[in-house]
Amino acid sequence: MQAHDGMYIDGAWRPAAGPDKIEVGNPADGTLLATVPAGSAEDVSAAVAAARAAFPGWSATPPAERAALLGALHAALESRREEIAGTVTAELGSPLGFSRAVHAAVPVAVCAGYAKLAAEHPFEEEIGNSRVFHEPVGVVGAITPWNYPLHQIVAKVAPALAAGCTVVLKPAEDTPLVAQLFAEAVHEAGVPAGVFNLVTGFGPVAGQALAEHEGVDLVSFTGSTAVGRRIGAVAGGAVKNVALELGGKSANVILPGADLTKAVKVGVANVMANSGQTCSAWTRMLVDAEHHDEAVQLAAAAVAKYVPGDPKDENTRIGPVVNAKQRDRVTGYIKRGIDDGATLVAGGPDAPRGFEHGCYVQPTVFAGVTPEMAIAQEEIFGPVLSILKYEDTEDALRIANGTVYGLAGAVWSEDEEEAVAFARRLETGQVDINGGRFNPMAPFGGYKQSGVGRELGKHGLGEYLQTKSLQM
Ligand code: TXE
Repeated sequence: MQAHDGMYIDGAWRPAAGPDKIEVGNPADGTLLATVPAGSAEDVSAAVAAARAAFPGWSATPPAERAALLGALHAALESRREEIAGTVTAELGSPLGFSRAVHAAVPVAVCAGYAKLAAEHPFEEEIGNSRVFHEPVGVVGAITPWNYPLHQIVAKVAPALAAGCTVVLKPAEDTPLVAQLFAEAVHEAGVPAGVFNLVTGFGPVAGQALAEHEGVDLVSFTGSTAVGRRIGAVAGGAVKNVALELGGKSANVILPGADLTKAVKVGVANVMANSGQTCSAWTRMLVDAEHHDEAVQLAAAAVAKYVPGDPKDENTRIGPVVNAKQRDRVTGYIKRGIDDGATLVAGGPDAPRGFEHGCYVQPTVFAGVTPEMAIAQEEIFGPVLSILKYEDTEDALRIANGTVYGLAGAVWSEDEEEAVAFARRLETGQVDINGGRFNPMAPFGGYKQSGVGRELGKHGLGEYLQTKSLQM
């Protein structure tokens, strides 16, 4: 795979300041895909300087012109869809079909949405005798993870550019290649030099330097709650704006009378997608005592269809997890579930037969999980589903709300209004009713320790704006 041996700073690929490298591996077979530079604080400073210098011009560019450039970016991404899908499959291990349908298609849709929103958004309004202006926050430091590598980049960069901010992106060290593809698309779109800058590198070096840099006005981070907490503290100390999209432990609540077959099938698919590496995954399935055993059988049948395979094969439904560290973390949780007394219905801690060489984990289902178990409380970030039994709907609500997280969830009921009423009592930022349908412009973000702020749509745009009022 052809990788750039440089950072995209001030409109061009430039050599890194230091000699450090990231070796990008293929999690399906452990082979080396490419080597890219690992940025230092010096590279971050150069990128921030470029973004600062570009800010006055870009923030003064009329919204319609910014919208047109986002439209050109959308077209540049659209024309790279196949390359994007292949790259994400190689560096993340996501099955090619999923890479096409989600990793490539969703960011293209989000970018199109922001091109439209940038043109339509009321950046100025009147409130009584005041003229109120929604102005760009300034230079954005965007730090993104590997699990939906392009989506998480576009979900930050597109609204930032729409708002009139300039950006320095530090993508995850596991998936820098798709970030380089994104920079190529930005360049082709004709976005002015310095408006978008890319520094590849490791979190504790380049990520930390970006979060701490005094030239950054807003840090927008997606990743683990542990790192998010540190970034929040750094930003708070410097009185910078901060947006955090963190972990989750979402509940899939199947109310009595719901279509159990569908709810379980969709619930299993939701957890197995992307090898379970989805912050909003419904990793806890809550079923009433009467339907519990049937749900367990249905889940076992559904998960049997997720046979691990080569991600490049179009028929593969589940590939490896991102790297060996993540594999060991997930299998550690599977062992913990067994030790804590949960019933293993499918899968287990050993590598799937024939896939011992890659970072594969068996699709795993636990039943008999109780709310206090680690596998019911902590984010595993792998293909592991926990089924929990509840006594009545108040008990279901208590269990669903009984973690530190609050990112997403699902409610199933034959009565949509009952499901909506239940969803309103969930302490979580997003809920899918009877399966829902993905909306790339709906606000996405966490209650409780799942984060601060919202991404996507006009609420996502709002994160990159600050408000000024003139009294007339
Ligand atoms: O995340 P990190 P990791 C969760 C998930 C997963 C766990 C660990 O549970 O198992 O986190 O994954 C950058 N200063 N999620 O270790 O470290 C890093 O380079 C500044 C949930 O990969 O949080 C990368 O760009 N930046 C999640 C980004 O932070 C730092 C997505 C995320 O990496 C940094 C990913 C530092 N000190 C993992 N340390 C979600 N919410 O979707 C690291 N980074």
